[in-house]
Amino acid sequence: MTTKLRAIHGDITSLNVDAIVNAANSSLLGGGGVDGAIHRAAGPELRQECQRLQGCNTGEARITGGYRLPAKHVIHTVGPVWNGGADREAELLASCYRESLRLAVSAGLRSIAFPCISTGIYGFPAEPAARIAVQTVQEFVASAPELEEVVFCCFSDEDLRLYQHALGEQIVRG
Ligand code: AR6
Repeated sequence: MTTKLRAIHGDITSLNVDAIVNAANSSLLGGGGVDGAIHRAAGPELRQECQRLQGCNTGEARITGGYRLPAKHVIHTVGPVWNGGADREAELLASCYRESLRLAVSAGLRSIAFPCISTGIYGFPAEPAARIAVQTVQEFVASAPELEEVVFCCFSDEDLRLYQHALGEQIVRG
């Protein structure tokens, strides 16, 4: 079976998928943006489990329960802070998507939703970030047919447009 990729506009904390991905920081102890929203919605038990993980490096990922979220799990990944582009930001962003998918497959999960990692507080430009996200996920799922669905959950209309464009381009090239 081929994996379905789709972009939607919405709040990732409301999605009923096997895992939502959190754009965390290296402490894994919460913050603003989507990280704050996920911790608020999941409840204090999420922070307690995160504390036991003792942090996460940029480009890596860790999995926890979803607690009060509709999603069964949260996969926490730490995106790169944008620093002009010559600091391996693109490579590290791709690694976030790959490592999150790798964890999902290892845990036997079938559906996963990503936010637009690094494009908020961390300042990664939205257009290249969308291209990297779509390309990295497409490359990964080509050899992971057990994943049924990957959702790109966009918080703005502009991000949704960028993802639809990136997904459309991939289909044409396909
Ligand atoms: N659902 C989906 N997307 C969201 C939501 C939501 N509820 N809320 C925000 N976004 P950001 P980063 C989008 O800043 O750039 C935190 O403090 C948002 O519009 O959350 O990776 C962490 O602790 C943007 O498109 O993450 C780190 O310190 C995207 O999520 C730092 O921010 C990512 O924006 C990580 O920064």
